[in-house]
Amino acid sequence: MRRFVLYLIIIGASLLIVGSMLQSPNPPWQTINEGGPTHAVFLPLILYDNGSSQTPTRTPTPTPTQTATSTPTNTSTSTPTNTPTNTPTNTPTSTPTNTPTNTPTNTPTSTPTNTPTNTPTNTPTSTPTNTPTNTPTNTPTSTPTSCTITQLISDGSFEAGSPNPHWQVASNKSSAILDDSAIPQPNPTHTGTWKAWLGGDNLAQESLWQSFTVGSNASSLQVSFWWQVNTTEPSPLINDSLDIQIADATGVLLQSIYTLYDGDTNSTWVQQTIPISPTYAGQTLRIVFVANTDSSNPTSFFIDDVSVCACQ
Ligand SMILES: [Ca+2]
Ligand SMILES: [Ca+2]
Repeated sequence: MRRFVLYLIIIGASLLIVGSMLQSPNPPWQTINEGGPTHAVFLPLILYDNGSSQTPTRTPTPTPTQTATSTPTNTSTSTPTNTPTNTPTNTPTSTPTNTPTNTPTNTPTSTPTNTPTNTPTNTPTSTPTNTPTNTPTNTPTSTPTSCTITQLISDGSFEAGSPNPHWQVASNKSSAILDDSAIPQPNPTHTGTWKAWLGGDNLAQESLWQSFTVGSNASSLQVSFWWQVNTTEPSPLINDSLDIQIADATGVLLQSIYTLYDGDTNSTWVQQTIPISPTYAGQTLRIVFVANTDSSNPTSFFIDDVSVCACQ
């Protein structure tokens, strides 16, 4: 619009100048006229150039001032304020709350509950049932073998003959008791050539004994001997007898440990083993063989290889 007005002004001024030049001489414009009509025409153009040189000074002033001020102010203020506020608030709140709550609750609860329940229930039930049953049965049997078996009797086979320094004898029939004869047949002894022969007569009262001392640490005591019985009794039973006894050091009976009768007639040697209880640990005792026969039908009692052993 301003340029259009300026064009009108220039055109109007040019018409006035041309008109004055055509109508009357004008001394003030002579200088211009000296140059001819060409100069008169260029004057408005010069004025126009001066006016146009003023136009760029106004135009850049309002334009950059408004554009730069409003644009950066709104953009920078609203954008950073909304974006960071919403995004971090929602994302971290929902995600960590659901994930850790479900995962650790199910996994550790089912795994440890099943594993320890089955394993200890089966293992201790079968193991203690078999182990204690076998162990106590074998242990007490092997323990006594760890001790030293000590023979407490001297010349248990009577091979020292008669009289014998280890054995004492007594007979109301004045019998020697220790014998090396060929009786009984077919085996007159169990070992060697000597044995003890008690009875063999009616109303016989005979005995054979030896003293021994049991160790103070003895845990068991056992008497053993070999025997054979011959009788003339028609109905062998308990008419004649041989009693095996434990007596104290003076001959007082402590206990009878075994008895042979005429009914035990046997033509071969038989071993008899008798455990003694109590063990009489630390005591001096006698092993005694006492024969008694009735008034008829004699019975003979043969003894060999006597032993009294202590575990000590
Ligand atoms: Ca003998
Ligand atoms: Ca008899």
